[in-house]
Amino acid sequence: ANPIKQAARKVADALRGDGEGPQDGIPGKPGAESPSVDEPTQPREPLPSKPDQTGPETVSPTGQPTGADQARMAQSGSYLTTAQGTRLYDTDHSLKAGPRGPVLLQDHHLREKVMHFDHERIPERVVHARGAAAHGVFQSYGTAASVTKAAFLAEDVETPVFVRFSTVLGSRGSADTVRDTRGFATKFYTSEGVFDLVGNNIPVFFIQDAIKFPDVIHAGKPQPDREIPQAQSAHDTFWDFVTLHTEAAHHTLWNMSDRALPRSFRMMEGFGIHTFRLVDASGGTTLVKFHWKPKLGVHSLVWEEAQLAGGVDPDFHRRDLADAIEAGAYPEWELGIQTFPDTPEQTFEGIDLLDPTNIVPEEMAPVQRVGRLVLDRNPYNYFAETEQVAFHPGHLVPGIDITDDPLLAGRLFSYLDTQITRLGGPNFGQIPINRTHAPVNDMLRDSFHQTAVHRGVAPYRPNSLDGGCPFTAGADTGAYIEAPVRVPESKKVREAPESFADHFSQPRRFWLSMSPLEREHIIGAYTFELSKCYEQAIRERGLQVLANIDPELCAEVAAGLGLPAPAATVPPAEVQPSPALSQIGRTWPTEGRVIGIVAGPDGDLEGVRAVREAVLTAGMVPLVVAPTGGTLGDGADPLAVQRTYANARSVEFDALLVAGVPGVGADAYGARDAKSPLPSAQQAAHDPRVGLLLSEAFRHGKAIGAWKGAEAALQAAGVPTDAPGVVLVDSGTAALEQITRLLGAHRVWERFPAEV
Ligand code: HDD
Repeated sequence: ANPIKQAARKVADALRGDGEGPQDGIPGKPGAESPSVDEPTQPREPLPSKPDQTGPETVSPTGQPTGADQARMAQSGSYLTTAQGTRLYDTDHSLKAGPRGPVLLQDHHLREKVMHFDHERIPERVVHARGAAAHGVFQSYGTAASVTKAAFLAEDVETPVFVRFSTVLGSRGSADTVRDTRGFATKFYTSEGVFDLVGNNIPVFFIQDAIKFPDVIHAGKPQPDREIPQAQSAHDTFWDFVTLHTEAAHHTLWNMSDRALPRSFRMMEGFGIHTFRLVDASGGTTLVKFHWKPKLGVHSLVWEEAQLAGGVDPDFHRRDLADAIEAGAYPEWELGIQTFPDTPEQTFEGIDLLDPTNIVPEEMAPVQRVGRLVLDRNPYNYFAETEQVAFHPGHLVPGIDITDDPLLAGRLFSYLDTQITRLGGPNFGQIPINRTHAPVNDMLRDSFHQTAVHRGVAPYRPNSLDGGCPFTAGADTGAYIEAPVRVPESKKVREAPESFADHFSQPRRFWLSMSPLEREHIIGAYTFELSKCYEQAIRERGLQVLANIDPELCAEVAAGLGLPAPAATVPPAEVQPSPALSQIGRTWPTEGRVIGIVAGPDGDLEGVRAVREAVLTAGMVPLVVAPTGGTLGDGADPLAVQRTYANARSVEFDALLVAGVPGVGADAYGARDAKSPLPSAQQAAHDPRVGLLLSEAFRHGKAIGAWKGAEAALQAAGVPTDAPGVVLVDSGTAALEQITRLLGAHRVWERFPAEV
């Protein structure tokens, strides 16, 4: 008898519950709990709606159990079976002619197992391949009800959502913190069908016409010969394109700003970019731009942090999102709309609303809040949900319509098309994460991966065999009816309108709206990126574009590149700055911020315990950093350690608290030398890993609070105790109080050279 098999059998017997076999719990299978649908989906609803999903049992980064419990186990029955449900007695050995003999071709289990494995990967998204997602709820305020009949925007309606954040250029395994635009795609499972708002964290786009999308992406992706650089725009082909194609100047400027380095997905704005058209109950139309406003404010990493995180934690953003949700710090946004009269010109105060390289400053058209989004559940399974979710700007609901933005028109084609390759056929809407919560009664049939078992013989109209069913709906019965807008009379042309020709006044407005420090960052980014280009002509053309945006920006970057600054070829536009575009100068809530508490066995353990509790009470995440893993202190109530000196880097923390003498135990790093005349406490202060943590936090403008005897550690790290944002007080809780106040501004901006 095989002892492993015997043991496995015992476990299987112990696990054996009411149901058996892998079919248990699969929606739609006999015996499974039936998923909830709002209404019965007669007559021929082939698909149950997306089942309710709750997060797996998890432990937060603080070591707190988070309460969720199901779906942790991979198996749903007692016995392992084949894909056909036949029980297996062994899955560890191929079928052979004797233990040392050849493997037999008749081993159908081997064949099935390896065949399935061979096809586990699907093509990654052609753009936005790297992403992370979460489930949540959207609750509408009803404030948009006067301009749209969309049911999910009526007063107090709750709509389940799934949101996927992404970078654009990198492959699925690339780093999170690269300089890039971030995708912000939201699937609303509304009662009237799915509405997808497929936006970005930057409100403008590189191109005005979708026909240029392959060009901009070919230029931005790694160069085709060596496939480098990964996930970066700092290379010749990107800059070649964006300097020749000057309508990209605005988006490129945003990419060189701090917006392209978000601190967290939770701290990004989102934009629908295009102008959409809302339709009210009586057919009246309003043009709108959609905005997501994060509750925690808009915050960024500094460039060095982004670079460091790319190495020390390439999963920085997806970890942050999942951890925050696990810890109960649910990310939140408000959905806002800017509204404009739907005039035949489709312009607002001279700004062409059909040009996706334009914004309308919030000072000219305020963002009106229409609902609140809360992300409160992590996906169960990355592949099934985050990878297989399929967004499409053409997934619209009654009350939301499109405009003639030529970029949007091409997108309406592209997103359906790409799923055919990516998800293997046109039935991707049947994948659980993509299923609508509204009743489905279509006449689409067959094709790859068809999971519905359609009955009847008449999936066509008109028919008499089904009594003429299904019938079409009308405006009063919830039909999607395109707004009957007038199409301009013209001849066919391949041309852009004259109003699309101004490529520099909008970027100039953005530049003028930045604080001095944000301008410094932008100058640094252009200088870095252009310096990575090999072709001199591309650098020079880059400077020419900058000269046309702003002479000072151009001069600074030219100085950094060691090149002469060219003169502008277009006169600088007269534009008013838009203060709403700057990220600096406001105070934000600190919920969900990560506080590192640097401690050691010789430090003030009771103080650490108290401050940890205080951080939790304030809705932030405390991570205790100690010389080794395990616990600090002995006795009945030791303190759990979440990070060690060896694996903690400052980029993970929004602020640091240093608990007196930070720690000992770093022999390998020379911090503790038995022959040293220094007492161990002083040696500990010189642990180079603590020094690195503190000096990086200081350099990146993070608040540092310290108490009782931490001076030596600060001094060793080169952190002046009288510098702005460095707090040295008697107790941890007093230090926390002060750093929380500093955190409201995100960073201690006074520490940076440029005047804020
Ligand atoms: Fe796109 C994916 C956002 C223009 C073609 N796009 C994709 C995603 C986001 C955006 C967030 C990822 C969705 C997800 O998480 O699955 N794209 C935008 C925005 C645009 C834009 C905000 C301009 C305003 N896109 C755009 C154009 C085209 C595409 C002009 C093609 C002509 N986009 C695609 C695509 C993708 C995609 C190839 C790749 C994977 C997918 O669609 O499902 O179809």
